[in-house]
Amino acid sequence: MMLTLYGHPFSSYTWKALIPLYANGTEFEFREIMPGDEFIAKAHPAGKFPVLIDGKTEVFEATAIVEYLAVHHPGTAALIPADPGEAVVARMMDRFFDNYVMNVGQLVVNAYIADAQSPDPMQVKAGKDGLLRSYGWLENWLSNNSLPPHVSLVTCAAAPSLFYADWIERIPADCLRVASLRAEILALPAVARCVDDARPYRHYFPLGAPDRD
Ligand SMILES: N[C@@H](CCC(=O)N[C@@H](CS)C(=O)NCC(=O)O)C(=O)O
Repeated sequence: MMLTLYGHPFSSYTWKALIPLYANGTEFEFREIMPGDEFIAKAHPAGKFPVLIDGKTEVFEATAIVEYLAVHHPGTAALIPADPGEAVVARMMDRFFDNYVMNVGQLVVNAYIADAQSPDPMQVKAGKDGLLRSYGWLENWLSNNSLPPHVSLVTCAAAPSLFYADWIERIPADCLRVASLRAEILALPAVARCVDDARPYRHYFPLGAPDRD
């Protein structure tokens, strides 16, 4: 039975599910959907995507999809480190990228979706300040710690979050490790494929997509 992934090529969390599929050459069918899609409204508790279907199994939440693929459709990319201690670090950093990069940047995006001409300045400030704080924290963490080898759960979370976060609030010049991590991850074939497939949709970016990447 072929796997089916419901998502959208421009959606950050969809990238998070596509990266492990591409990295391991796992066969799947992609169903491109838009917010409000009838199937997703039923399959995901909040009507969000991505959702992975494997026979009778429905998996929602991008992290759970990566974990599911690691268990049921393993490949050469060890998505979850085999060492239990390293797996804990991978899961912790997955939470960092979702909660303190992706979701913080989303505050700014949401403010522009609500009113592109006059976005709520409090939300914009909260999102941009949050990103700067996260960049600083990550710069320091990377000076004392290493990430698991690519492609891991961390790569899947870091790729879309750092890609879009830098469009929202540029990684500052004093966060060299963060900027190199972003460049290193964007160069991975599985990630580069997501970036390329999303190009036709860049006009969707509510702040206006910069002319780079
Ligand atoms: N925590 C969810 C977040 C999913 C999410 O926010 N998806 C966005 C697309 S990137 C979405 O569905 N947006 C449409 C909506 O919220 O209706 C996950 O990890 O899968």
